[in-house]
Amino acid sequence: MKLPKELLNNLIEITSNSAIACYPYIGKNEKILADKAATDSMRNQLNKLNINGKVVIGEGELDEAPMLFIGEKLGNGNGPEIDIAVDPVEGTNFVAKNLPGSMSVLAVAEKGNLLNAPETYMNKIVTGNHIPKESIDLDFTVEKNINIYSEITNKKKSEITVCILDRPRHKKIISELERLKVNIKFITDGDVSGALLVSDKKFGVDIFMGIGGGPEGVIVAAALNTLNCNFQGRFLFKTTEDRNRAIKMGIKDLNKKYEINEIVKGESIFCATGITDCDLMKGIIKKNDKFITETIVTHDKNVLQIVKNEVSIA
Ligand code: VTB
Repeated sequence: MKLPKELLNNLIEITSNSAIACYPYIGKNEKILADKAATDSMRNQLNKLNINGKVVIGEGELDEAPMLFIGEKLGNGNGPEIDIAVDPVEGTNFVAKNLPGSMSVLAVAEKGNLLNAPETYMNKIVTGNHIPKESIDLDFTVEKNINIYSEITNKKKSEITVCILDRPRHKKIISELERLKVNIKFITDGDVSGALLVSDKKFGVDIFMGIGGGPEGVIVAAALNTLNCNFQGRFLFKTTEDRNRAIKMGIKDLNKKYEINEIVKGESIFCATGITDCDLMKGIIKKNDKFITETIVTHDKNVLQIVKNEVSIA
């Protein structure tokens, strides 16, 4: 089975509209309301599609947001079975505080082709498609990975940039990077976007590393797989409850290092519409009676496309 042809345009429209649904909440310091508006919009629109969809990656538990929950059935039931990963607002803080970096994100694949991942953290390492597979590794030390990267690319360490979430849990990695004189691009939230920055030299990021959300890891893997980039991830569990939930979801080896092709298989579609301005695309612009949105899309072409949409204000 191939994904239905019309799905690509449908999904671009859906993330455009869910981003727009958040627009009234930009800078209103109401992250739950912003998330709810986008989530409701996404759910309503997905339910109109001719698909038999199931949410395999939902959002909510980590930040207690109004979730599109894992296992939720979506679509009108008249169509192919599709796995859906949603992140209606990636970077709710950015929307709440009117800061750059928020986007509305969706990824889909045929049933069984997207990892059913628990709501927990994931340690990740991501590089672009100019790096041969199996050279950089999640289990190597920071220094070893930087040395390998430097050798492959002929870049001095001081010319390498690593993107990482600015969190106390990354203290050790950060001091290692500092010692090695590597440049660091800190992000305060939004590691879907951070990971995508390795996909093109123009974004100026060589490696993305560190611990972020597991669901965000799976969702971005869909885009990175289409772009032939390298991604490895390992879930991290804090509590017994977390571990039990993962086991219930079918994860047998809780310590497994996932390769990208174990997270996403076959054809997938990834769409992310900017809410506020992002590194990768512009945020929503309101112009006269229209909203103008920019959506980054990956599908079958190995390129990160930017699609502009104009939506009349109802
Ligand atoms: C990341 C990032 C999100 O949470 O997943 C991160 O992509 C997880 O880490 O945008 P923290 O719990 O330490 O925030 C966000 O920053 C917010 O959901």
